[in-house]
Amino acid sequence: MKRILPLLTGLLHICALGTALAQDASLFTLVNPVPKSCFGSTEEVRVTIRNAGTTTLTSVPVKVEVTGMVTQTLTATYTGSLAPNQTANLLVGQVNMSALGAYQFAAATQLAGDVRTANDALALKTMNAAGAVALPLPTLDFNAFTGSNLSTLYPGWYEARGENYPSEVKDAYWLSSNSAQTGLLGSTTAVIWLSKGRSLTQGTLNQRDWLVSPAFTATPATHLRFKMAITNRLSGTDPGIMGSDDVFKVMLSTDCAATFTPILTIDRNTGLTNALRQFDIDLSSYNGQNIILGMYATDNEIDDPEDFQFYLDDVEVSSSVSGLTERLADAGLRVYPNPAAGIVHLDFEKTVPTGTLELCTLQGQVIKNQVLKASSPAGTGLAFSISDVAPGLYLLRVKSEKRTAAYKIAIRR
Ligand SMILES: [Ca+2]
Ligand SMILES: [Ca+2]
Ligand SMILES: [Ca+2]
Ligand SMILES: [Ca+2]
Repeated sequence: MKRILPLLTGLLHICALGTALAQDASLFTLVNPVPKSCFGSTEEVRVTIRNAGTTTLTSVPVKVEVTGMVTQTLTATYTGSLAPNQTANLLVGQVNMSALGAYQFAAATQLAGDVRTANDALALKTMNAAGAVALPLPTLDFNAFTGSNLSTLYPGWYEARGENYPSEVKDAYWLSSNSAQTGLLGSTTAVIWLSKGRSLTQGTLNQRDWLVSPAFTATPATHLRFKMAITNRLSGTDPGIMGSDDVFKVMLSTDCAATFTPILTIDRNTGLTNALRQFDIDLSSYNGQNIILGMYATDNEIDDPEDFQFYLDDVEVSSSVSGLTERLADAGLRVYPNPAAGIVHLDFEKTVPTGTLELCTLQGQVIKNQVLKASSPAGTGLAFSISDVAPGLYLLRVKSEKRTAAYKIAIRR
C-alpha cells in the first residue's frame, strides 16, 4: 500500500498534466452543402469545428476532399480563438456542383499535435444531385410516417429548418399524428406543434420547420394539393387558434432552393378547423421551370399564448388530367359534347367568370382562346368553335381570377 499510493498519485499527476495541455480539434459537422436535388456552380463548403480539448486553439487547419462528379481538395485554416468546448463555422472553399450526379465529401481537421485523432474526420458524406424528377410526385399520405423517415418514404423530400430558406437539413419537429389525432382526422397525418415557450425549451428562439420537395418541371396542368387542420393541443381535439404571427406557408423556389417566395400563407384568419380542409394551388404559371416546394411552419417572432397542433396530409404534386376534371365539376361547369366536332358548348351553373377560355395540347401549348366576360346570368352557355382544330385529345381550360379548371376533350371530324 505504501508503495502503491505514491505510484497512483504520480499517475494522476501525469494524467492531470496531460489533460491540461490537451490540444484536440474535432470536425463537428458539414454545414454546407446539404442534401438536395440540385446545386449551384459555386456551392460553399462550410464546416463546424469544435475544440474538444482543454486549451484554447488559435489555428486549426481543415481539409475537405471532394470526389465523384468533381475531384477537388479544399483547405482553409481557422484563425480565431476557440475556447474549450466551443464550436466555430469555417468556410473551406467553393465547389461547382451544377453537374447532375453524386458528390462525396471527406472533411477533417488537421491540427498539429492533436492528442486524439479519432474525432478529426467526419464520416464520408454523399450528396446526390438528382435534378428534376418526373411528375406526379408520390403523394405524401404520411400513413407510414414515423416523424423521421420522410426521405425514405418519399425519395427527394427532406425535413429542414431555417428562416426564409431551408438552411439546415435536419430531422425537424414535423412528426406523425398520434392515435387520437389520427382517429379525429380519419388518417395519419404529419403534425407540428407550435406554442408558447415550446421553441425556447427546444433551444431555438423560433421554430422554423420545413418539408422540402425534390425539384420537378412544372407543366400547364401542374397543381399542388394538400389538406390541413389544426387542434388545440391541450384539449387534443377542439379546433385550435393560431398565434398572432404564426403561419404556415407554401414556399416555392425556381433557383434550386437558394431562395424561396411564399405562394400561399395560412394564418389565424384562414380559420382552419379540426377537420382536414383541401387546398389546391395552380402551378401552371411556372410551366417549363424547375421548381422546388417547401411546406413551412413557424411560430415566428412573437411567443404567443396559443398552443396548437398543425396537421398536414395528402400532399400531391401532379399534372393529372383526371384530378383537374373533378375540379371542373367543382367549378360548376358542364362541357358537351365530348368527343366534339365543330362546336363545344359550355354551361356555367352560376355566372360566367371574367377570364379566358383556352384550348391547349396535352403538353400545354395554347391552340386558341376566347375572352370570357363576367355577369352573364346563371345557366348561360357559350359556344366555342373548334372546327379549325385538328382531331385529337386536348385540354379545355377555364382561367378566371381565382381559379383554373381544366377538362380533357376529344375532337373529331
Ligand atoms: Ca482531434
Ligand atoms: Ca394520411
Ligand atoms: Ca421530424
Ligand atoms: Ca408566434
